[in-house]
Parts: sequence; C-alpha cells; structure tokens
Amino acid sequence: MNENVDSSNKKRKQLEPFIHETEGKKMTSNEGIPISDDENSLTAGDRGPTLIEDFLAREKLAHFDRERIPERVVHARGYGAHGEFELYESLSDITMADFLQDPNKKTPLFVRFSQVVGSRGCNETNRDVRGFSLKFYTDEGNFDLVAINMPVFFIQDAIKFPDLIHSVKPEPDNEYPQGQTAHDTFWDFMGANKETAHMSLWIMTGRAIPKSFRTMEGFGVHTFRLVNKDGVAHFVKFHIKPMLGVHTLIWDEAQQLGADADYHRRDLWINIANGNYPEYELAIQIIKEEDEFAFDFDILDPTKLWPEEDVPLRKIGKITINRNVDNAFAETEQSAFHPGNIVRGIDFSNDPLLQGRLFSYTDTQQARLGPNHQQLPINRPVCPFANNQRDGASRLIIDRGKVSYHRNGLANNTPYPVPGTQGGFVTYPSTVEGRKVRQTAPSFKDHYSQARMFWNSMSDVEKQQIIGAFCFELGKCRPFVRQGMVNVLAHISHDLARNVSKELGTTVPDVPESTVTKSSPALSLMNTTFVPDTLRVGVFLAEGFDGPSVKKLLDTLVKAKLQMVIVHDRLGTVTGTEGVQYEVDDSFLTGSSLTYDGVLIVGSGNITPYFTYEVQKYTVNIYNHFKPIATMQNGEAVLEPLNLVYDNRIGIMNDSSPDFAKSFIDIMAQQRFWDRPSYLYPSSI
Ligand code: HDD
Repeated sequence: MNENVDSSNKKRKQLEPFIHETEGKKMTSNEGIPISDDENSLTAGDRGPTLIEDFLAREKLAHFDRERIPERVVHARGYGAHGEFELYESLSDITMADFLQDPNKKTPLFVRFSQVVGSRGCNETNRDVRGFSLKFYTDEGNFDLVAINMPVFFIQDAIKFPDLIHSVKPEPDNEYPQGQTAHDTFWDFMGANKETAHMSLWIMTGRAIPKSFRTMEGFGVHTFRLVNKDGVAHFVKFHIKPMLGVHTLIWDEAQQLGADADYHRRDLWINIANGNYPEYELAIQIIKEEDEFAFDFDILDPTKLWPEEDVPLRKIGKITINRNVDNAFAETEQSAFHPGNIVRGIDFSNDPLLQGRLFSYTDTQQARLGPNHQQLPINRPVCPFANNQRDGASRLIIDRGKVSYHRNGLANNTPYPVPGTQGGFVTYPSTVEGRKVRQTAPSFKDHYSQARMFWNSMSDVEKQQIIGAFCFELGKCRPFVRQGMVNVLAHISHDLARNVSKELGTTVPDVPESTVTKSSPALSLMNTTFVPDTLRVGVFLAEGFDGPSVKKLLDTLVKAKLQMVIVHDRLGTVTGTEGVQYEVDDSFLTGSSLTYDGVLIVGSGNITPYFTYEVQKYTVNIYNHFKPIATMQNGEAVLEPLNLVYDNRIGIMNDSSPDFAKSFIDIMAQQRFWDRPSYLYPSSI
C-alpha cells in the first residue's frame, strides 16, 4: 500500500483485496492449471495444424479477443486518480449531506478527467471541453459531481444532446476530423442553434486547451439543491477551483504538442508520483428559494452562469488528488459516473438538461458495463448496501439467503426501508404544476446578454485568442457555415464579428448587437492565481558552468517549489567547476521547449556549437510562447543573435538583475508576458 495514503481511507481498504499481483508467481491458466509452455501451440507434428484441444491457446486467444469494451460515447479519453475531500466547516445550516457535516471527516474520492469529443486514443491537446468527474464515497452512499471545465453548456434541453454530439464527432461519411471542433457539421449546428452563443465564446478561449488537469477549474453547471434537516432547500451551483490557478496553453503550443498525445495524463501521473498532489477547493454559490426569480436570467437555464460578483462563492472544502491508479482499465475505464448519484441533503432542480442526464448516464453504464456495474470495485459505495435486486450478467457478489422480495416474513422483512427521519433519502417536495408541453420556456430565450457579458469581461489578450480561434475553426468550414456563425456573433458584438470576418471573407449582418455593458472580472484568466509551485524550469547547462553559483541558485529555486529540468547536449551528467555535477534530465533530442514553463540558460567558457544552436532554437519557441527567459554567466552570449531586450517587465532577465533569484521566481510565477514587442522567427538565428 502506498505509504502516503492514510490507512483509514475506506475506499483504499475496500479496493485492497481486489488487487491481484502476478510478480513472482508461477503461470497458470484462469482455471489455475500450471502452464508449462506459453509460446508454442499444440500441433499435430512439428509442422502440422494446431489442435482444437489446446485449451491453453484457446483460452489465451479468446480472452484477448474480448479485452476491449465499448468506449464512452462521449468523454471516451479520460484519466483517473484517487484523492480525498476535507470539509472546512460544517454546512449543517444548509444541508444534511453526511460528508458536509464534520470537518474532521475525510471523504475518499475518485476523479476522472476527460475530453468530450475524441475517441480513446485521441490527442490530449485538442481544443475541446474537458470533463472533471468526481465520485465522493460518502458514508451515506456515493455522490457524483459530473462536472466540466466551463460553467455553461451548449444546449438547454437534453433531447438535443445526440444532435450536438453527432455534429461534433468525426463526420459520418469520411470519419474525420478526430477529436476536433474545427469542421463543417459542428459549426453548422452551432450557427443554427442560437442558445449555443455563450458557450461558443467559452470554447474559443484558452480554457478549451488547458495547460494541465492540475490547473483546470470544474463546474457542476446545473443548479442543484441543498436541503437541510429542517427540510429547507437552497439552490446551489458547484465549483472546483485549482489552488495553482487556471492556466492554459496557447494555440501554437497546443498544435506543436499534438505530437505528444499523452501530454495531460503524463503530467498528472508524474506529479502525483512525485508528491506534487493536485489540490482544488470545492465551492458553492447559493441562492435562496425565494430569490429564484430575482435575476435577469433563469437560474434553471444551463447556458447561463451566476456571476460571482452577484452570487459570491463559498469555499467549503479541499480536494487533494494523491494516488495514481493501480490499473487504468479496472479503475478509470470501469468507473461509472452519474449526475443522478446524489445523497441525502442534495437534490435536483428542474433544469431540463439535468433532467435528461438523469436518464442517460445509468442507461449508458448498462450498455457499457452491464447491470451490475455498481458492484465493480471502483464503483462500490464504502457504506453497506442491501436490496432485493438480484442476478444479471457478471454479478460479483454472492447473495446469501432465500429471500429476494420485499414484504417477506422469512427474513423479518429485511432489508428494511429507512424512514426519512432516520436517514432514508426523501425527495425534496418541490411544487410542480402546468400543462404538458413541448416548448422552450420564454425565460430561456435570451441567448446573447450573458455572451456579451463574457465578451466584455475578457482582456485584450483573451479577446485576440477568441478571435484567432474563431478564424481557425470557421476557416476550416465551407462559406455558408462560416457566415451562419458570424451571424450569431454579430448579435453578441459587432466588433467580434468584424474582426473574424476580416479573416474569413464573411460579412457582418445588419442586426442589433447586445447592449449589455456589465462585465464579470472573475471570468478573466488574467485574474487567476499565479504561483511558482510545480512550474518546470528548463535549465540549459553548458559543460564547465560555474558550479557554486549555479548550485546556490538552483537550490533557492527548488525551495520556491519550482521544478528543475537539467538540459544538456546529451544524457548522462554535466559537470561544472568545483566538482558540481548534475544528472541530465533531457538532452536536446529528448526534451521539448513546450514542456518548460521558462528557461534558465547557463553558459561557460566551453560552449559547443551544438549547444548554441539548440539553445537558440528552444529559446525562440519559449519567447514566442511568452514564457520567462533568464541567462546566467555568459549564457547571454549564446542568445546574442536573437537580439533579445532584457527587461523584467517582459520576462527576460540576466544575472545582473538585483536579487536575481527572487526576480526569476517572480517572473516564473507570472508565467506569460503578453507585452513582448513581436514574434521571433527561426530565420533570425
Ligand atoms: Fe455528459 C459523460 C459532463 C451533458 C450524456 N458527461 C460525461 C462525462 C462528463 C460529463 C464529465 C464523463 C464521465 C466520466 O468521466 O466517465 N455532460 C457533462 C456535463 C453536461 C453534460 C457537465 C451538461 C452540463 N451528458 C450531457 C447530456 C447528456 C449526457 C445532456 C445526455 C442527455 N455524458 C452523457 C453520457 C456519458 C457522459 C452519454 C458518456 C459516458 C458516460 O456518460 O458515462 O451518458
């Protein structure tokens, strides 16, 4: 057992007996027959046909033939890990949920990060919404928060979900593009479905190309209810805030990283393995029932957010992800989430998107994993469970006894129902009335006001990113699809539609733009948290560097929680003066500027032409991605042909800066310097 994990973790203890080790064991068939030869089929004679009686070959091949299960219809590519939740203070004032009562209680959880569109093997840096699913194994059953990294959704009614997904998946005739939104059918759908206007802006921001799962926000999107022991309900929205802040890739990085399909999962695995446990705060926004209609949007509409300035966040606890899975298939692939998995003290709202999800998730798990999916080790609750459901494919538990029906005399009518007053789940008795209709509520029909508020809230850099993303995405579409979407954008902002049209050859239609002037500063990523923790510094060391000063600096940087990646001409060791030596982590061949958050270039009297050439090449990319650059000793001479301007305000410095170490930590924490005067081109080397 991983010694970092609290042995009182109930989920860990529950999983332990299922863990199966093969190391050091003799080889057997699944029936336990020891195998003497696993490389040769049983044949009639040396060169004869294989015999059907070869039960060992049959078993091995037949099992292999069935190794795959259907991938998830959306969110197929995902990555999971274990963690725990600690409550800051009791929430008994607003909910009776057991795991939200006692700050001393730790609740085990499982998280699965995912991307919506691509299939299981797709590239992880594609532009896409990311899933952020949490399963809290509480003492009163499992609570799933099946969230995404954006606070709003494309559509308002679940019945349109298959259409949305059909449009965004690879086109059905030629089955491309894989895992991407930049194609005709998606933008055709978006242009024709005006309720997608707000979400269209979100997916064009950097949030759709996250830097890592560790720097990603999560949102429950829907309005839920929390209910306290007096039966009083409040409307709530759930938020998950990363302690490292929200940070994203820029498009050029995402494109270049395309060569590394596993970029996000590797980052998560390595950081958990190294003890850099990702941490997030769980927060809620609360609206009183009597204030349901106090806003200029409908709080049941999933295409709307609750501005944080109007409905503040209450941070309720901390999520720490602290253990990698033992087996990705058994745990991550077989994990089954469902927004309908709620516990006593939490309830639904009438959000029509949520209502449809309540059907779809159990249904999809039945199709993917079968009727007993809740018994798979990763999905089991940590509290006792008992009912009269029986049998079905791959039942994992052995139900003892004669009785499997309610109202029995043979077992004293057990298992017995639990009254609400003693812990049984009781649905919140909200009032429902009205005629049966198929229509969009009139209060759901304003599609542009919040989209405009979002646009108003963006910094210039973010606006440029959105414009650039629309130009790329729509640029991959046929003209009438482009124009269809520009027609939507014009309702949000003429300025946006005009800038996009310049690139696309479209025209701005003569429609009124939204007159909303409100903005929500919380929506801009310029206002997120900036800390140096876990950021990776590419330290380019030339043979013969000044040992003592480099050691002193690197030790200080490590204390500030930056991670050093030593880069050199080749793997092995690199040696400085006075016997200071470092193991090389990346050679120029195996490294990539894309995986460094900033660089420190240390020269010496012994710089090879190869070192000079590669460092310049790496630095051009680092510069163009707005990341910090520092030089030490005569590292500056290596970069001379690039004509860099050394100025801390644009994140470029040398060791003549006063308090070099501290300034370097500061510029690392800042991460990107958007005010660099121009791009560098490789030809300038
Ligand atoms: Fe969904 C998976 C999030 C709308 C139907 N969804 C899925 C996952 C996440 C979300 C994070 C991955 C779960 C995992 O890690 O296994 N989905 C959302 C959010 C939505 C949303 C935040 C809107 C606010 N989804 C939505 C609708 C429907 C679905 C409207 C259908 C009516 N979603 C599914 C699904 C999936 C799924 C088909 C595929 C695999 C699975 O459920 O377990 O049932």
